[in-house]
Amino acid sequence: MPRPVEVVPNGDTFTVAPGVEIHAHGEAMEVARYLAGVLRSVTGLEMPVRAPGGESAGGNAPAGLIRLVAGTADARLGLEGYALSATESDLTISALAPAGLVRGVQTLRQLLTPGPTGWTVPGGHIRDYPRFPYRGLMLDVARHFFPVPAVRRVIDLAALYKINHLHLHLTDDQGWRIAIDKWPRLASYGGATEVGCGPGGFYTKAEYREIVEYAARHFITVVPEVDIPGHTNAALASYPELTCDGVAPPRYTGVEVGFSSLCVGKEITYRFLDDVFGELAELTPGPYLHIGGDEAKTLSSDEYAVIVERAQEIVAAHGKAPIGWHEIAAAKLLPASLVQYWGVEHVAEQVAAASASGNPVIMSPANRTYLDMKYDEASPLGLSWAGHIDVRTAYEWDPLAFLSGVDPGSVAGVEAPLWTETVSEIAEVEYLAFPRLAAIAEVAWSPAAVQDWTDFAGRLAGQARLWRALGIRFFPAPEIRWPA
Ligand code: TNX
Repeated sequence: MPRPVEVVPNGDTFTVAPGVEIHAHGEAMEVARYLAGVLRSVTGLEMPVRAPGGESAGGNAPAGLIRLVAGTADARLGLEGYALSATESDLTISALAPAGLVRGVQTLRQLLTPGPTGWTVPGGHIRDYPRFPYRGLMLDVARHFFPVPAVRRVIDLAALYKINHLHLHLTDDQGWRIAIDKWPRLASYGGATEVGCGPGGFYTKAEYREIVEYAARHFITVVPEVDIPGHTNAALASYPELTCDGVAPPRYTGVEVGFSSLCVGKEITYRFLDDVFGELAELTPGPYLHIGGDEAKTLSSDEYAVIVERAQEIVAAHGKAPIGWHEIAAAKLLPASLVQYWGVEHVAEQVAAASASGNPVIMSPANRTYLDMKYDEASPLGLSWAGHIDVRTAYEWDPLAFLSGVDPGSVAGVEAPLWTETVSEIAEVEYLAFPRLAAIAEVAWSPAAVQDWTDFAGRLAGQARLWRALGIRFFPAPEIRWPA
């Protein structure tokens, strides 16, 4: 899960038991240590990691070999693809690059089954690579703040399903979550609230770097979002000079949208954007900075276009490609800008026009991918403005066909946003994300030709053992026959 491109069983069984060793060298060495950690957590076994040719334990031949090989795979696998082959005595994952090996390790982890003599893996050959290069999960840490350990947990869970981007919605009306040295009150004052009466919080730069590094170890790119020009009440409350009338509004802990905006006509607004996106660029090894751009309901369309165009220039001047929610397609786009579609309609002319001009599109249709929508009437958490999203609804759609008039070649991929108006605990995040994140991940990774609801539902049920072992508090969706 997600279903691989090609699976050919050979009838053998590889057994992970004491005496098995992990062999790797060069770039694969770090992934080998990562694999050893995964195997330790699943099986309790401590497997030695060695370079090939090195001395085995006690000089005996190992009971079985797990080999990780980087750089020698078939070029068609691309940078994230991998091949996995397993016989009685040897299990090899090969890939062009370490990212592919890490994706292959997730597959291996899912294949491990407890048995009387150890953990077994069915023998055979898998060739696998992603359908789309961008496969994202978004966490809204602004409506409710989630500290670093919670974000690490989210990264662990996203990595299981080969997600490769973590979009952090860092700012909104209810809170500003990232320290900005030149504007310290954003975090210290604007970060001290959240929806309801909780304490809020923010990431120091050191904490934020820790998140970026932890994600990078899973070959996940962090995409930071500072949502402008709307959704900015926390910033306006912190710095009255950012408002048109110079009066700071009170901080906000409700859940309405669309009432706040930066002041388009003041030059200080653009110094602010340059400082904020400059510091964010410095914290960001990845290629993207997300500028938000949604629901700026107090601006005229001219004002909106002015600030969105300048924000894109500022991001580009700091060496990054802007991403914006699809409203930005109403403004002039830079060639490098990506448009993230969050509507529910199958027609969006400005998005189609952006795609025709070569701007990449990320698909997040709210009635398919929004993990904060309720599963059904009875869901204790979540919203329902885009409808209820059961597992099948999250699974059965095609990112290339959803929006008419969008050039399939411009679809960079898929992202599942999880907004947190109704969610303040990691257990609640898990409940909304599982099992639907697995469905979206398969939509984004697997070839359309191997996607099939009945087959998916059976494999999804098979994930429950892993989720229980990991303590994931998933929603036992009634359309799936979960094992007892
Ligand atoms: C719409 S999606 C929003 C968010 C809300 C979300 C709740 C988007 C770009 N804007 O501000 O949190 O709906 O589902």
